[in-house]
Amino acid sequence: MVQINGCIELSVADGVALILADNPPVNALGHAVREGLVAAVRQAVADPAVQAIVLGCKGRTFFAGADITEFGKPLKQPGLQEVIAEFEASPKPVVAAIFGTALGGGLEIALGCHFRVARADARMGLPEVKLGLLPGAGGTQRLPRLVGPQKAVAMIVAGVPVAAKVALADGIIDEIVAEPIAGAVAFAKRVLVEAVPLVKVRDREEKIVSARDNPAEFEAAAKAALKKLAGVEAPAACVESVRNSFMLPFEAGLAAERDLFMKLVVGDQSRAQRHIFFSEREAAKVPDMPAGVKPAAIKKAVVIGGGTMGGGIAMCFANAGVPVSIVETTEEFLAKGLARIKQTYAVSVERGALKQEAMDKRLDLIAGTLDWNVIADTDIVIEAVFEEIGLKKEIFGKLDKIAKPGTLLASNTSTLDVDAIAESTSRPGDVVGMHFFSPANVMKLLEIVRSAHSSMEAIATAVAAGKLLGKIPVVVGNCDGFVGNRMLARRSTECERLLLEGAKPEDVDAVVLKFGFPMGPYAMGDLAGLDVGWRIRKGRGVTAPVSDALCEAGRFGQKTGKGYYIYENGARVPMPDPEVLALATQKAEELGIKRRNISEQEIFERMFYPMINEAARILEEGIAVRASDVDVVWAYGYGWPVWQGGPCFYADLVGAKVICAALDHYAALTGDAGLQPSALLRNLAETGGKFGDIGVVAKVAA
Ligand code: T1G
Ligand code: NAD
Repeated sequence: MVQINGCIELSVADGVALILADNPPVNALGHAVREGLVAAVRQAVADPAVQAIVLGCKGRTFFAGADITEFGKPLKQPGLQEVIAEFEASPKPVVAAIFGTALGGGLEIALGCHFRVARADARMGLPEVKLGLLPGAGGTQRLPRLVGPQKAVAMIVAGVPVAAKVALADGIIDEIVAEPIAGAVAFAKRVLVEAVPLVKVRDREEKIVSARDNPAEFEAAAKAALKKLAGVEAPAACVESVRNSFMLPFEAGLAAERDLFMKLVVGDQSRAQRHIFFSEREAAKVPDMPAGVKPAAIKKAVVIGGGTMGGGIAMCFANAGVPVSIVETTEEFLAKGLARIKQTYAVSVERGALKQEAMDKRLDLIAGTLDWNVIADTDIVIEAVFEEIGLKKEIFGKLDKIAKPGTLLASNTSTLDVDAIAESTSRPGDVVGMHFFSPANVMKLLEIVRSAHSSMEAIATAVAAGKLLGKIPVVVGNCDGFVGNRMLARRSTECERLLLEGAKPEDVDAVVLKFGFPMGPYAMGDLAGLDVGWRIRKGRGVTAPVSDALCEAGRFGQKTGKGYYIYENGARVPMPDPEVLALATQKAEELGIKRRNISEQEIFERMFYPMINEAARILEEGIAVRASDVDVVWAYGYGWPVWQGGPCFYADLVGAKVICAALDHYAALTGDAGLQPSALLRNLAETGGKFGDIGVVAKVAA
């Protein structure tokens, strides 16, 4: 065995050269790996003792792509295209030995090999679009030659990896093997013995000829793939490049792909998506967590309350293979909650997103009961009852008496004081907030609220539980509305004001949709139910004249067919309602507010800048320890478009100076001191600083 460099080794046995990469944690194709691979393949090709070559990796996965940390920096040669060209040009058969996740450049280098074998549990794909990029090392030219342009464009624009079984059926791989390296060596030897001709993927034309003659099918597939992605650069570039795979000769297609890649990689959208990629991984790290703190194991769970959230949370546990019991007050509520869960799974089966046997298996893991003794031996309890502090304290008092020592006690409260809830027990250190987002079985975000008492073990267990449930955990401090809802409250205040001052719900929603949100604030309010906010406002003694009047008229949104919009015949399409305008006009008159035409720019600034300002306050108070945590909360909990990077990332693009000037203007206009720039934002404006440079502000405030 020859150690080519720090991460590449070459060994030859029985005529087969084995090139092995070892670059933990995911064998990213960084510069040293690329350099080592070129040296190794050249050596193997030149070695007369070598008749075939196997390309493989050590560790937990085959190459998981280019090294994302290198993007935006000057490219060090050899580039990945050059590395792949070396393997592809080999006169000796090269077999890629795939396992784990062969993603991006990892699959591209495998497509540069003559043959590919994979372990049955391997997954492979080109997810570059999720980083605001397109495959930049030949993926958009070689994959269409294997699976056809239609399938390739769908796969590349979706960016979702496929399982080995599908890859075999699609012709991406040649064989599924039990053990990647041994399987690849055996495959290579068979190629030699059977003198299988070496066909480079780049030379395979059969799958692209028909698209060249009749591009209609491709164009239809491209159109379907780009649905709902207007304004997003990377998906459109992916389509253009795959189209080139059958419109241009291979080398020209490759060059065009490179140009598209170089344009995207320096653009704001890709920088934003790469920011979110690393930020979501950073968010789970608690800066002051002592080394060695171990999370407790979660083998059994209980959810108190089987309503909208409780049902979704129970599904998360079942989806992760953890037995879970739902505790309700009456058989009727229990039956309703379990029926809703069953219905939700049935819809997924109908859509083909879930197999019937998987549904049955998950339902078998979910039990319902009125008996609180089920709590006695559970590892975690998540409370999801009505948003009333008295009721929550009563519940935690009961949990305290039943649960075994060390059970994690969590509340799904969306706004209430987690310290107060914790203090209703004799073990406040075991209490945290675990704030899921609706629908809980779908939304990825999990705000883990650390109270003044939460122990490091409790926080570590909550983070681990979040990952177990496939969520993106973000640890935040305890305050009114935590990070997400606290910022959202600023937007809701402006929404109410804009209605009074003359804006229409559909105008405001259009501005937010144009920015890239899947839904505008008024349509979102109608979906969540206007009565939720109304109950919270009444509980606090605050008013929202137009929204309160809508609720008093029973207009709770989609669930009552009317809210800020009308929903005819149970449809989910929001229709403007002149009655809302009339009501807003009447309320404005009563309050002496002069109505005016409000520009798109003003609507935009009032929808976004007050939230950014609140994010600055949240960082000042240490409720969030990183600006990037705020971005992750909004990207995964509130639909902030990932290609816009999140509130703090976006604020850095706009500039704190611009935002402060606008906020000063609106604070004067509305008389709301809460709109005046926070000290941190003012400081960034004066110093030319950026949220992105703040780093970890402090330990999470308790
Ligand atoms: N480059 C650099 N670092 C990476 C990385 C990458 N490609 N992938 C993961 N990491 C780091 C990650 O930040 C984390 O670091 C650690 O590895 C473990 O990751 C030319 C342009 C492979 C499925 O998009 O999807 O190829 O936080 O926590 O949950 O066309 O990582 O520990 O310090 O996510 O087991 C295309 C990205 C690149 C795949 C493993 N490839 N990675 O998930 O672990 S673009 C991707 C993932 C490209 C070419 C183009 C996942 C994973 P830290 P992790 P995991
Ligand atoms: P919901 O009204 O749909 O469900 C609450 C359930 O709790 C009901 O089924 C009720 O019967 C049950 N319940 C009440 N008292 C109980 C008791 N003593 N023992 C057992 N069960 C009891 O409410 P929801 O929307 O699911 O909200 C639940 C919690 O989650 C609230 O704290 C809410 O603020 C929070 N939350 C809601 C959302 C959302 O979008 N709905 C999002 C995040 C967090």
